[in-house]
Amino acid sequence: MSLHDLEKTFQDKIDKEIKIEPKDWMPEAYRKTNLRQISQHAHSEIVGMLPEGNWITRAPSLKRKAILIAKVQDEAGHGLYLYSAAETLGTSREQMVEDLNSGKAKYSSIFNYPTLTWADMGAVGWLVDGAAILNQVMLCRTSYGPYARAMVRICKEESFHQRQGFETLLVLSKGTKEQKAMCQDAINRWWWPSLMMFGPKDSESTNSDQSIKWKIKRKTNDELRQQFVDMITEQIKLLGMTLPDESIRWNKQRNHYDFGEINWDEFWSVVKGNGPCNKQRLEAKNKDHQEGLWVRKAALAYAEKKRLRVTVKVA
Ligand code: FAQ
Repeated sequence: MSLHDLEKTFQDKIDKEIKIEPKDWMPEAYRKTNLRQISQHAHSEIVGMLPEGNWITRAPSLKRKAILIAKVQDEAGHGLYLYSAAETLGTSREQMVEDLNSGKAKYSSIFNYPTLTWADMGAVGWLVDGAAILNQVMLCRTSYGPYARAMVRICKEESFHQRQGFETLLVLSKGTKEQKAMCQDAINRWWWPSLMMFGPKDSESTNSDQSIKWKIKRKTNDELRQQFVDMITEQIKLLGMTLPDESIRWNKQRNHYDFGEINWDEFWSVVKGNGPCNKQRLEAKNKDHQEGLWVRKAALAYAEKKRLRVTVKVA
């Protein structure tokens, strides 16, 4: 088949909503875009364990500790499904981990903010998982098969995460004066960084147009961000708290909430490695990687032993 025919067959499949699978022919740029996005997504899940892991030893009760441990373990699982999906595009997990640890690979800006109080566990669950899930529900219909299938499983767990975050804040919002203040303070600090998770505005998004044509993304960054603002502005009423944006108000013409301008200088500064915790996150990842060397060596030695046993039996 000529290149033109291959491209046509590929685009026909996308148009007919047939998933692209690892062994199918695909344009090099489609492969690279998926690899970039899926590996960044995997890194986000893995680095995302750090700010929450910070509170496991200080959770206020055994029940809260068990829930938090389960949630952090879920994030690890999400990272692993996603690394496996990315590997189908012709890279190795080792290479992706090396790119993360060297600072070459990106991960979500949100995980470069510190978790200062217990209320942050609620705010991360409600706002960060809430933002993540809106994006990920869309990705359940993404055109690359392994990514879409990983997302279906991940979304089931994320919706539980969001509800547990909201419930954590609900308890604080009905508590003492100090607990209420802690709840409001966490919402104030996590609101704007959560809006940044959706990426630059559409006019600045370098990848969106092509990704939408290929149905990798089904909605633009601004569409998803608006959906998030509309959802949270309603949910926060149940908490009796406020969002740190005085310009939020219902717009009858648009049928959406208007909201204020994001600090894009702050967003790009965090993406470029200069956020409050970028350095700390990379140091933690590198330390864990070194300390886990013996585990990787032991697993490889065990796999080799098993392989030799099978070879001897076959002989
Ligand atoms: N942070 O052209 P676009 C979670 C980069 S998972 C850092 O619009 P695209 C679960 C972007 O990579 C959260 N960089 O890019 C959890 C690109 O740079 P490049 C992660 C960002 O890909 C919860 C450049 O800016 N979710 O939270 C960010 O079309 C709690 C231009 O941007 C995903 O990864 C950012 N926020 O759209 C875990 C979902 N935004 O690569 C633990 C999958 C943009 O060209 C605890 N990803 N950039 O050098 C996506 O849907 C997309 O990649 C977007 C960005 C929407 C994030």
